[in-house]
Amino acid sequence: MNPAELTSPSASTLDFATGDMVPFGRAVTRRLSEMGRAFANAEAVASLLGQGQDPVIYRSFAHGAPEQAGHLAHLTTIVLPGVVGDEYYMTRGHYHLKDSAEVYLGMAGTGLMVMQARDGRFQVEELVKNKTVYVPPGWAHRTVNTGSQELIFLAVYFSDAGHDYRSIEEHGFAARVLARSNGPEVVPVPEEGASCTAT
Ligand code: M6P
Ligand code: ZN
Repeated sequence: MNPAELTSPSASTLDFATGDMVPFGRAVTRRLSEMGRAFANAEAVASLLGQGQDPVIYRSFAHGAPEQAGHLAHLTTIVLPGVVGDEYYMTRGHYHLKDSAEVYLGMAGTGLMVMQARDGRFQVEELVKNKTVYVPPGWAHRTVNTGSQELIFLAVYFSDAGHDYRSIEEHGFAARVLARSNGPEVVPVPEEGASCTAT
């Protein structure tokens, strides 16, 4: 039986100002200690954790569609404002295990999406309220909050896409977004993303 045929339609209400989804199927709170090696400044990470600080980096509310072919996962994500060292709070970033696209809709706040292909090419797009960003199949994606308010967005992707965090842990991203006194600066890191391969 095709599970898509068995699931009843459903609806949720989104609060664009808070990112709340009502009802939601699954809520996640991602703290600094769960971010792997996402932040480049390991000393800053260790220092914060060593002081007993484990700040929330982002939260999300997922609709909870089955993780099966044919379904569309969709969730709101709220990236808090802040920095670790000179790097803005952001998502871990991932490729999809099964190459497939994703669509983002900015709901509130100011941010950048860093996207990269496995050959090291990267592209950065602004993510703000009412703006959509299309992530084509094969492109890793990370969302960075460059503002002083929460960055809130909706993401829609194939439920069976899967998250490949390992490639990012091993090779990093080809660009980082750093907080400078005059605003965000996108800094290419050629030696990181350039040699990424599929896992
Ligand atoms: C978006 C989607 C999710 C992802 C979340 C946080 O909402 O892309 O699939 O889990 O951002 O990103 P990450 O898991 O890379 O930290
Ligand atoms: Zn994704």
